[in-house]
Formats: sequence, C-alpha cells, structure tokens
Amino acid sequence: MQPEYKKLEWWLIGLTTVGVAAMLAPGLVVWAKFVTVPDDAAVVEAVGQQWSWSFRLPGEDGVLGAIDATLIGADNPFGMDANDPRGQDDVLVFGPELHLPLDKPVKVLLRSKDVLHNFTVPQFRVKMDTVPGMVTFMWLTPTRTGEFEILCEELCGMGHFAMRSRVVVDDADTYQAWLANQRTYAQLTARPAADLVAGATAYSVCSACHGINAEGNQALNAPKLAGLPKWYLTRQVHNFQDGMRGGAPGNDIAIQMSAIVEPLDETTIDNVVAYIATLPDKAAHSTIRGDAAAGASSYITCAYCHGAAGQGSWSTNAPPLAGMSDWYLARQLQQFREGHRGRHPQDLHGAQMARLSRVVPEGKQTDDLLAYINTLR
Ligand code: HEC
Ligand code: HEC
Ligand SMILES: [Cu+2]
Repeated sequence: MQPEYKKLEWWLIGLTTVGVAAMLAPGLVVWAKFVTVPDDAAVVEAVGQQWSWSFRLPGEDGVLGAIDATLIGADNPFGMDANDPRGQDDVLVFGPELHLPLDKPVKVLLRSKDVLHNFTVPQFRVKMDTVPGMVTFMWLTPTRTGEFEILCEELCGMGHFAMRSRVVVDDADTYQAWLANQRTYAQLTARPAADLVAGATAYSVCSACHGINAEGNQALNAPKLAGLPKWYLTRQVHNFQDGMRGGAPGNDIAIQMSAIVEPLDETTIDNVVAYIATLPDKAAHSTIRGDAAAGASSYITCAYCHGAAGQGSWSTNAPPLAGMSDWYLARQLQQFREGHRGRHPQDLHGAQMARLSRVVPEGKQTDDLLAYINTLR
C-alpha cells in the first residue's frame, strides 16, 4: 500500500485534463458556427419594447437606415432619421407578424427601446437578449414553413406575459407577396396631409350613429370617438375592415360598423380620422354605478398600459379610457373576456387586451373599476 503515489496522480491529472478538454473542444466549433453569420445572410431587425415587438427590413439597398432614440414618437415609432437616404426604402412592420423566406439564412439584429427583453422563438432553438443602447444579433436558416410564436423570455414588467408576436416562414412566392404588401418608410412619410373638409363630409355618415361631435349614442350602441387618438382610430377602422372586429359571431353590434367602413379607402380614413381629432373632447356622462374607491386598486394593473390618468399611450398601443363611454368600455371588456374581440389571429393588440381582461372579475369588481375610471376625467 502506498498512501501517496505521486506518479499515478500525475497521470490522473494529465488524463483528466486531456479528457475534459476533448469534451469541451467541440463546443468551440459549435459556438464559432453560432456566432459566424454567413455572408449571404439577409438582415432583419426586431425591436422590443414594453410590451410588443416591431420589425424593420433594409429594403432594396440591403442596408438599414440610421435611427436615433430621441426621434421616437407616435409619428415615428422606430426613430427613423429622415436625413439618411439609406433609410428611405426600409420596410417598417408594426406587427403582428414577421415573415421570413424558407431556406435563406437571416441575421436578426435586436434592439430594445426601454428595458431588457429577450427575443425567443422556441422552435429556432436560439434566443438572445435585447439590450437598450446596444444592437445584439442572432442568425438562423428557417428549414420549414409554418407559424411560430415569438416570446419575450426576460421578465420585463407587468405586460411581459402578453408580449407575443409571430414569425411566419413562407416559401419564396408567398414571401414576395407579403413583402409587396408592406410599406417603406418613404411611402409612410409621403402620405398627403389630411383634408379636413373632405373628412367632415365623410364623417356625416358616421355622425348618424356616433353623434355630430362624435360624443357617442348609447341608444345605438355607438361609442364616443372624440378624444381617441388618430393612431387608435385608424387601427380600429382597419380592424373592422379586416374582420378582426365585427366578424366574430356573438358580436352583432359591431357588424353594423364593419358594413359602414368596409368601402373606405386609405385617404378617406386619414381624412375622417383627422376630422374626428378636431372635435371637442367632452367627457361622456357616467352611466355605471360602483364604488370608485374600491375600483382604484384594480386600476393599478390597467395604468401600466392605459396610463395613470387613463389618458392612453401610443407606445403600449392602449387607447384612452378616461372620459370615454363607460357602458361601451364595459361591453368591450365583456367582448374581450368572451373571445368576441382579440381572438382573430391577426389581432395581436386585441389579443393582449383579451389576456388582460380576465384580470378583473365580472360584476361588482368591474363596475367599481369603471366607476374609478369615471373619476379620471
Ligand atoms: C350604424 C351605426 C354606425 C355608423 C354609421 C358608424 N359606426 Fe362606428 N361604431 C358603431 C358601433 C355600434 C360601434 C361599437 C362596436 C362594438 O361594440 O364593438 C362602433 C365603433 C366604432 C369605433 C371603435 C371605437 C373604439 O373605441 O374602439 C370606431 C373607431 C368607429 N366606430 C368609427 C366609425 C367611423 C369613422 C364611422 C364613419 C365612417 C362610423 N364609425 C360609422 C356604429 C356605427
Ligand atoms: C399590457 C397592456 C394593457 C393593459 C395592462 C391593459 N390594457 Fe386595455 N388595452 C390594451 C390595448 C393594446 C388595447 C387596444 C386593443 C386594440 O387595439 O384592439 C386595449 C383596449 C382596451 C379597451 C377597449 C377600448 C376601446 O375603445 O375599444 C378597454 C375597455 C380596456 N383596454 C380596458 C382595460 C382595463 C379595464 C384594464 C385593466 C384591468 C386594461 N385595459 C389593461 C392594452 C392593455
Ligand atoms: Cu419583454
């Protein structure tokens, strides 16, 4: 027996070292592949913010235009630098989905507007943090067509669980058809200024239900529109046109709206929405009785997206609630809860609210909450 067999120990140390190195070395090769983007990879950019994703493609020149965080606003959500010629042909996709062509390597540049997020598509088997002030990246080659959910896998605040989007992998033709339907930055900025006179004429149809001053008409189930921002009005008119609202069975009231806005073209929508924005925003009468003090605590959740004063926020895509028709808000919450709104596969903003609508139970708690919202005017 030899308690200390030096020679054997040296052998053991040596063999273990070589063994461990041999086990780890292949990882370096794999890692090198993971971080080395093929030269022919196309570029797309995914931008995370509380609590949604948006996407930008470089357009024909293959180069993304410069952006500047100080330029970000309701009219320029990407913070595009108007003076950079490379940005003019950039394709801006506000969601709900990013399309990728099959079998083409793609480098995904990742940005964040606010806090840490993490861009994850479970089936891609890669994920990457998005960091404010930094551009991170990952790359992949989609090998099968289909729809895959984009998640955020960084706890990024109250709406984290509802920060979902979709990647759709298309064959070449379908991809080109999708791309042809997207708008470039130049096209988005070149839209002519709205014509308020034409807007007033177009609005005369709407006034039959929504009222001369867009103050709403409960007897006709038509909510107040005055006070809603242009981005929200425009999106909802599109939602009615595209069957995201008003198409669902059980939503008979909204079907009327779809029929009315169906024939409107983009210019008319711009005009009528601009006209509505000029109408006086007087708070709607309250019709719901409840205990506002009790409702205040339920509203804390809502404030994250709709604002502490119920003023709405373009960055969270959430409309104003303060001063709006309370009976209409009540009905929308019900529509969301019951899946008549926010269920359409293209309605990602609605889906987000649908998830949130279950936070507050029906009945007294909802009445209290709406009574509280009625005090925010
Ligand atoms: C026949 C009556 C009627 C007419 C006319 C009408 N609407 Fe509506 N509108 C409604 C009803 C009812 C709703 C509520 C739908 C629901 O409950 O989902 C609504 C909802 C809306 C909403 C959604 C508001 C929100 O807070 O989400 C917008 C925007 C809107 N209408 C715009 C218009 C515009 C613009 C016109 C004219 C081009 C118009 N409506 C004409 C009945 C009408
Ligand atoms: C994570 C963000 C988020 C939170 C939190 C949230 N909402 Fe929303 N809400 C939205 C978005 C986005 C929309 C717009 C959906 C659309 O575009 O169709 C919306 C729409 C609504 C609407 C429909 C308004 C209209 O004019 O049609 C109501 C009512 C509403 N929210 C109430 C609430 C209440 C009450 C709470 C708190 C329990 C709440 N929301 C919390 C994001 C949120
Ligand atoms: Cu996130």
